Amino acid sequence: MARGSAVAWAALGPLLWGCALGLQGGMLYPQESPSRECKELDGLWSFRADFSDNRRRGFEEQWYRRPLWESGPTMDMPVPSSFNDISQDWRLRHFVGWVWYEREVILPERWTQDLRTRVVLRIGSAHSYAIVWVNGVDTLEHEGGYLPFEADISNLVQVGPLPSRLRITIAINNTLTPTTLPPGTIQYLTDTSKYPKGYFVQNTYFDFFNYAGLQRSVLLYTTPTTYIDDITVTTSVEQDSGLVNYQISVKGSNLFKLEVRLLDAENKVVANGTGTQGQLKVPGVSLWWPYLMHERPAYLYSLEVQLTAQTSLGPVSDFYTLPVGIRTVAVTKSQFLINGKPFYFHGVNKHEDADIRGKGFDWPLLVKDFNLLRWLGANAFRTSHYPYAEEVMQMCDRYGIVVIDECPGVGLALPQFFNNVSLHHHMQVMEEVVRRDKNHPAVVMWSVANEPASHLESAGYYLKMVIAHTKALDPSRPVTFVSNSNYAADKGAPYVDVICLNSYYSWYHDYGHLELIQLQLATQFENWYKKYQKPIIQSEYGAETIAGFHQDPPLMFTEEYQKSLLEQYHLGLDQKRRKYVVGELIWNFADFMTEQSPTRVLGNKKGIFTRQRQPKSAAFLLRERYWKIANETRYPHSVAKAQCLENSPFT
Ligand code: GCB
Repeated sequence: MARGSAVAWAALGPLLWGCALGLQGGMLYPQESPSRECKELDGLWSFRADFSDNRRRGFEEQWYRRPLWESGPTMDMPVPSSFNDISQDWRLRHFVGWVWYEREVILPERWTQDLRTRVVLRIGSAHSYAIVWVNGVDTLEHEGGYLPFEADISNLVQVGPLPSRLRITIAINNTLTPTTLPPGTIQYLTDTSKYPKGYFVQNTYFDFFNYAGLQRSVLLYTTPTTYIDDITVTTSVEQDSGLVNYQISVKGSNLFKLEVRLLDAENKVVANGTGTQGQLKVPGVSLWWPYLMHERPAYLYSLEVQLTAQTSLGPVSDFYTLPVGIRTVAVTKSQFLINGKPFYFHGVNKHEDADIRGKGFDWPLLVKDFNLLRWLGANAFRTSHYPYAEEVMQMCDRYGIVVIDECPGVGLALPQFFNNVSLHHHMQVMEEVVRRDKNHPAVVMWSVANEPASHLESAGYYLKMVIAHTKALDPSRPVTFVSNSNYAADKGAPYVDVICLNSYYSWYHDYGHLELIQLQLATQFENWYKKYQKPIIQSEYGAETIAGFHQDPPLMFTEEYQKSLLEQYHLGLDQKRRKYVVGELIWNFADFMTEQSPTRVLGNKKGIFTRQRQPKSAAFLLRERYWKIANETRYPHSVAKAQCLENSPFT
């Protein structure tokens, strides 16, 4: 596709699932419907870390065969949560190896007696490698910590006289190796004058704490035995009509009928169709717009899919409803377009991180964070540096927060990490990310990595392959990775659609010299743009700031320094903002936990909010800027301005 003209991804049609390496089946978010039930297994699980020297006692003694308490002492562990910050045991906080979770559950009789019911066990995420047993039977394994996986367990629950009591055992290993994503290394320290025999440490090459465990919900859900396995939707716009292309995969039988209805936000049917694929036309469409870009942002239709099928045991039906936002995404040489209008990313980078829960999903935290994003006037974030919980993505669709969806390709810092095994796994992870998130209108771009050693030749080839694979999986969205390399040395940039750059002027070098930021930023932008002629996002910038530290004139680590650094960056960004710089994402939304080191004071403190989500002075500065940019860039200008001011209780 020639550069220079707008590349409109949405027009390229449905996804090419033939390109997948090996994923079987879809990963629709579990939902209740007339044909489906869900049973959440959140709450207290029994837990035991395997502190044995080789960490393998659990396997040697087969802890999955009997209730976990029979194997030795267990503790209560909340799910979802990281296990690290829950107890008073320092060994558990830093634990590397296998931990064991167990929970018993009683199933309703209708799940076990009706053989037209399919029972599925779904794990929202388990960091990082997981093995699952149901009643002692090896059921499921999964590699990778931030994505869901599931198994049909019908044949385990629908046998025997009293099968409805299930014991679910999950062993999870958080060890990171050169072929995991993120990668890591295990280093044995063999100097016996300093370290006991067998002493090792886990080395990571990224800047967040490697929290682990069952960090997202675990649940059981049902479908009929012939069921809607997957739905893929892409959208485009033709004059004032929206076009919704759908593709539905059905499993369990070939004898079925599919009916599809598209409902607007008032529950009025606006289009319908039949069969496994088709196009729905919506005249007078209400488009999905980002927050603050339009007077009616985040408009969602509902795609209702109804399946009726004949099985050997009689007829079954299945119902699934998918929220659909109709919008287009396109990139020109210098712009990022949503619905054909220039979009400027003014937002944040986040982490899934909070006191006590670590990376555990938490509803109050979710809603608080979205309220803060709205308060800030942020219209976008990047899922630095791994895919976030599905509930987060759903909120983005509903609130109009645009997402750069990043996979866990972070810490690819050493040459040995660019190997064939890692490449294959990385491609598979992209398949899992795309499979899970492809239908979210909020997701406008995939990011395959953060700060890989992209100056290496091997990294160039590796990134080329992962990006090409991602584009083949989803031709409907642009693809990027986030670089901190020099423009002349970077080997991955030729393959991206948008250049994303991290730089920390006056922080990691030229400490304290705020007066250099504008010059250095201008040089950065000009060099990259001259070489690639692609739109650029400043994907990270920021300063470590301890809330409550003050100093004027500003000194590093104070709130005044963070504010001044931001101000200088903003002056630099404004020089290029209407030219080819299409976004700015602050590092970071909130303070977050990292490994201990002499350069981190109880974690990374570059948040504009504290870890407890209280504003530092910079939050007010950023808020003023984001609302100002929103007022300049929203569409249509006159109507939206009034509405936005009304909606903000603070202006
Ligand atoms: C970066 C990384 C991010 C770090 C940040 C920092 O470039 O992408 O993960 O946390 O810098 O604060 O050093």
